[in-house]
Amino acid sequence: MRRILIATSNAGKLRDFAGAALAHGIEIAGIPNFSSLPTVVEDGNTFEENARKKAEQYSRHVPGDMVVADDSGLEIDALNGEPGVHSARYAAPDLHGKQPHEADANTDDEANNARVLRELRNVPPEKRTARFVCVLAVAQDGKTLATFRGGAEGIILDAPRGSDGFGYDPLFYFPQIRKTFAELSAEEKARYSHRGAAFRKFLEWCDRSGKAGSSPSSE
Ligand code: ITT
Repeated sequence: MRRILIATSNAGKLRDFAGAALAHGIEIAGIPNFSSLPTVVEDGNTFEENARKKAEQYSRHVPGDMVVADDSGLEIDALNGEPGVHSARYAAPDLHGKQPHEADANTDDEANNARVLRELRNVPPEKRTARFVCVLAVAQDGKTLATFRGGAEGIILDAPRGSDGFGYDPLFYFPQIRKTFAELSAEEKARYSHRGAAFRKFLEWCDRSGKAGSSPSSE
């Protein structure tokens, strides 16, 4: 079975990748000792910049292996695309008195969601359009080999709904199947989400380019 190494500190992302990989008979693994590696400073202005940075830096710790990392977030039209690349730290002004781009740690999902609801409190339903974006980068020995973008269009509710998922999932209503992303099974999230879409493009690239990920027996 093919195995893909994923570089992320986010357990929700790892679950999403595992769900997306399952349908393709692929095994997802974290980088060994990931939590003890120096964290990558995510100071890029775009999802792509940050995704490349993470994949490149973490791939140096596993010479010869392909490493996948993603940078992702929620773009809300009524907030001019915010929180965008700052999605993981959106509540920093509330919790630490710092702007998201100055914060040195992620803020928790509940606080991030609370800020989104506050910023949108006077915005009517038809203007609450948003999209999740995921840019996935694959790197080997410190060099990016390719990047892939996936998106999912939805609407921000005025209260959370559903108990699965992570991050902004409970606020993100996906009209196509009339559920929030926190009401999706793992299989549905893989099928409809930004991360699932980017991951499928990555797999097509693997097949086209003959890249197969690492084999578990090579350890
Ligand atoms: P890594 O960098 O270690 O992968 P992170 O959580 O810091 O983990 P990002 O910098 O890419 O990752 O931030 C992405 C944030 O965007 C994430 O923390 C969520 O708040 C939000 N997000 C991304 N994808 C999401 C999804 O599928 N569902 C809900 N929220 C999502």
